Amino acid sequence: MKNNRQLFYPLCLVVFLCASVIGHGQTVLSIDGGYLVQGSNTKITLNNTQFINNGTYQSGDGGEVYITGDGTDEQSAIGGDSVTTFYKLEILKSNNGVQLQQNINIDAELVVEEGNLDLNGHTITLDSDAYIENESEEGHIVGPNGGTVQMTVDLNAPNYSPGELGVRISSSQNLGSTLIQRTHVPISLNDTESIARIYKIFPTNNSDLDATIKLEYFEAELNGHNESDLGVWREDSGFWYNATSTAEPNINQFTIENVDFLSEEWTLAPRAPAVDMRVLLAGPYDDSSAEMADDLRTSDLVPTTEPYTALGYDYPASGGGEQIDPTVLAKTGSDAIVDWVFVELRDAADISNVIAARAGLLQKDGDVVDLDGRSNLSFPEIATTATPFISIRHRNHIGIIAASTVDFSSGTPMLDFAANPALAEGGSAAMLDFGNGSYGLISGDFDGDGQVQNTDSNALNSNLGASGYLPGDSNLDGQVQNTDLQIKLTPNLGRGAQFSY
Ligand SMILES: [Ca+2]
Ligand SMILES: [Ca+2]
Ligand SMILES: [Ca+2]
Repeated sequence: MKNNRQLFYPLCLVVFLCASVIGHGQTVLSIDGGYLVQGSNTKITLNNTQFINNGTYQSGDGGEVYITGDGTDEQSAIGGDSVTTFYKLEILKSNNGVQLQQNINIDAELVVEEGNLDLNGHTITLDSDAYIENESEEGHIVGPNGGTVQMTVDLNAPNYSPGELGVRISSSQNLGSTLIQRTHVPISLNDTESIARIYKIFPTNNSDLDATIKLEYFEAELNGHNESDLGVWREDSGFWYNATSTAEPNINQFTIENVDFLSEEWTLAPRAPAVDMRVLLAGPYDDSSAEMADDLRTSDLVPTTEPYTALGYDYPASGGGEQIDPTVLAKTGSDAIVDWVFVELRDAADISNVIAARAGLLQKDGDVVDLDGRSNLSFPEIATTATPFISIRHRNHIGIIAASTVDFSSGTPMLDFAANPALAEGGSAAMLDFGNGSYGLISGDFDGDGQVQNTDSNALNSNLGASGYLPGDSNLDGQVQNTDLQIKLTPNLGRGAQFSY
């Protein structure tokens, strides 16, 4: 308190010169072209008062601006021509809140005790060691008209919520300088909208993170959604999909584990239908490991954009053009990526009617995953009330279709075609029996028309010896060779799919 006297003179001067009462009971503290210098560890209390900085405000360490009051007519405000840097800003408004009319910076603490702080299209920038305190349902940062709260922070083996922004990042890796931004305007996701909280995260190092991400939210941000319907949505290359997550509605938090890299955007919204599916391809299947070979990946031949559009596959609705971050292809082991697959939802009443299609990724162990290389494949454009058939196809194998429709309404259906051929229409006749309890898609359909026929072998022969990401490369080793023909195609001549493409 010894600094109070130091503060008294300059502060009084400014207030006497510039304070005025405006229409609805709000006073204005206005710095007009001059200086307001606040001493260390002092407190300026603004009771139903606007803080307008058209000059220079400087705070010593510990200097606090405390905005309080019960004004029922309008919000307090922080504005003026100058961007104000507060050491500590505390808000306790029992009526209305505080509206930003200019960007602000926070050196140390932003305490939101009661009453909302409305970004109103402006930006709050937290210093790298600053943080938000006491955000709650009673008082938190909002931004229905836009605006961002952000910070840039070095994250080396983090295990905390930077700035208490509500996204907890745990990783043993060094992410380097990382920009984190939080916004509050719900975004449109096909037929639905997100909650009123969206994160953007930009680490310098963004691969092999094996991170755990926890996303927090307030009930007031639910945007009319039922919490039990929510799931985590992430966006890569403009494509939104669901990340497999665990919900803890009692503490308003979602957890996403095994995050290899951080998407640009994250939010919560009603879950899209997703399927937990496993399928093996006979071509690259290796008996000794009981997994598929990932030679295309190790030879850098797996494209980062799905190949099916270029091959003429038909995407109804909004699928197609899916892209992956190259770091997805860095993953090794049983979850390494083998190739892209093409998954369709087909109308229960008419299976020739494809209602949605997605390109997904296939792991060595057969899991079909989304663009993060981890999560169950989701169909963002389809309602969870849909009960379609699911078919899975690969560019040079024969596709299968599930024998029964799936029900997304009670969670994520599981379809392990590799272990249970009865799940597929036609049963084991629709697949190859590896003789060890596993089954796979039939190889050799070079032209992807659903039949292994002489035209496939002719076309393959004309490509013999070529290297690359090629249709005739049945065993997916990056070359078209005799093995592809004699072992992976010829024995399957005459076999065909149990449904028409
Ligand atoms: Ca797996
Ligand atoms: Ca064919
Ligand atoms: Ca080959």
